[in-house]
Amino acid sequence: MKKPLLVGAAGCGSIIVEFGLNLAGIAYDYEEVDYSDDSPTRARLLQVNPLGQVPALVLPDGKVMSESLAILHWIQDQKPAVALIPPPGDAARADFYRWAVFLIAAVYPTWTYGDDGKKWVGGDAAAGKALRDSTDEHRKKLLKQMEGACGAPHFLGKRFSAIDLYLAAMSHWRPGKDWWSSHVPKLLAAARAAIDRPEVSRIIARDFKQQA
Ligand SMILES: N[C@@H](CCC(=O)N[C@@H](CS)C(=O)NCC(=O)O)C(=O)O
Repeated sequence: MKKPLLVGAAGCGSIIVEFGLNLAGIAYDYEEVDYSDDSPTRARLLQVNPLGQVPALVLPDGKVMSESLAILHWIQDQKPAVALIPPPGDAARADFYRWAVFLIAAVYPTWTYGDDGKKWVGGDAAAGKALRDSTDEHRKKLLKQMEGACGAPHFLGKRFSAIDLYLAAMSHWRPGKDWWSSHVPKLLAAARAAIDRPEVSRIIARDFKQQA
């Protein structure tokens, strides 16, 4: 069978999808792109995802999926045993939906818009830096809110889920491990429990110098 093709960028949100694919045992091809406006691979990325974002997954039938959480649902559907998402009837399902969507709708955009702030404010470097600084601060509040809802050893308590995969990736992004360790230690512990899985740790080791 034809393999899905993951269009991604090292260390970016595409690694969350790679964690899921690896845990599910789904073989995939990988194409590295640079999503910067002036990159030589930008045109190719836009061809796959007109929003110019990674991850994007080209399914075996040619259909394209973007949005990491949607892709994780697709993975769950292919291989239900992967248990990324609590099934209907599971007591953890409501919490899963609440916090997975919180991650995607509230937390993730603080990087999306802050990473290259000037891109969103008309090229003004000072305004771009202000956007980055304010989204960096906002993210800290959001993560602290999640800390209050975090169980152990996984975010949902006894049950591992895709939320832990987001935490595993995001704990490597701004503001970094030292801040997570002092301000959101429960989230960091849940991230580390996910990183303990070899299917996750090998991607982390590939893309980040500081592993856990
Ligand atoms: N909601 C998207 C967010 C994806 C996202 O923001 N990706 C970043 C890289 S980690 C990106 O492509 N940024 C470039 C841009 O938004 O122009 C998802 O969950 O997949």
